[in-house]
Amino acid sequence: MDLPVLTVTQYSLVFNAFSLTIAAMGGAFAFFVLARPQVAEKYRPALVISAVVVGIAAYHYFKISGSWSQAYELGAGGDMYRPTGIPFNDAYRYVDWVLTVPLLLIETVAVLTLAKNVSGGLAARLGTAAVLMIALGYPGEISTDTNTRLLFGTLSTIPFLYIIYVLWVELGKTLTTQPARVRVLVRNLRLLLLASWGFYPIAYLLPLLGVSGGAGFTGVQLGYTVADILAKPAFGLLIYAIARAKSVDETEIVGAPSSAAAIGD
Ligand SMILES: *C/C=C(C)/C=C/C=C(C)/C=C/C1=C(C)CCCC1(C)C
Repeated sequence: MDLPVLTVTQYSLVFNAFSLTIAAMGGAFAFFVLARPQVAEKYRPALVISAVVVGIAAYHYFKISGSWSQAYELGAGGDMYRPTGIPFNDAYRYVDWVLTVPLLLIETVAVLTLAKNVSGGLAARLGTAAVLMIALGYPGEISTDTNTRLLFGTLSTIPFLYIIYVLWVELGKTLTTQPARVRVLVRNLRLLLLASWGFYPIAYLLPLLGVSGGAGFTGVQLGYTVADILAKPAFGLLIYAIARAKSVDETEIVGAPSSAAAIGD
């Protein structure tokens, strides 16, 4: 892909966004690891997965950030960043998604603790759709031809809509069975999922909407970066809040019969 020339502001915005993201992912990693004792044992796998997701993302942002510095150098006039000729490696992002998106889906299903047979089938279907979505998006991402970008973007949107639809419906179904304080959190999780995942195709579309050159390229990078912070650390925090609320709730329920038995003695 031919990189566009960037203004100093565009270059720095992206560079600083990458740096912020490394910090956010690293901080979230520490939190998810340390917060495990705060939730019941059966929800701990969800927190472990959250930690793995942000850990993988921290590593990839570190690599992306390095690739960004190598791909550009300040021009002789000092007012523009010009491509060095070393390609910017966008594949890091897609490799990251192939790993983290299925994990995020498993994390969501895990915290809902749906019946085993339901959750197994569901996770497999969602995981397959996620890999398809990312694999179909990539050829469009690296192409400079707008028709190719549009074609693969459209194909990728089919599994995307399937995932969003299934999660929306499944999360909706669990709403009726959850305690009141968990219901509010699950509702927020659904909205955050829609808002953060919806960000990716919008960022992808920018070059097709006439936002071209340096502005379009900067927009895509910033869009994916903001979306990643919402979809990984912020999403993980909400998963933690749900796990915590459910743990507290279930301890209260479990507590009741044992105290009754104690009275019976
Ligand atoms: C942590 C990373 C996450 C949650 C990444 C999610 C990525 C998407 C939802 C990407 C979707 C795309 C489309 C729906 C069409 C255009 C191509 C993609 C791959 C950007």
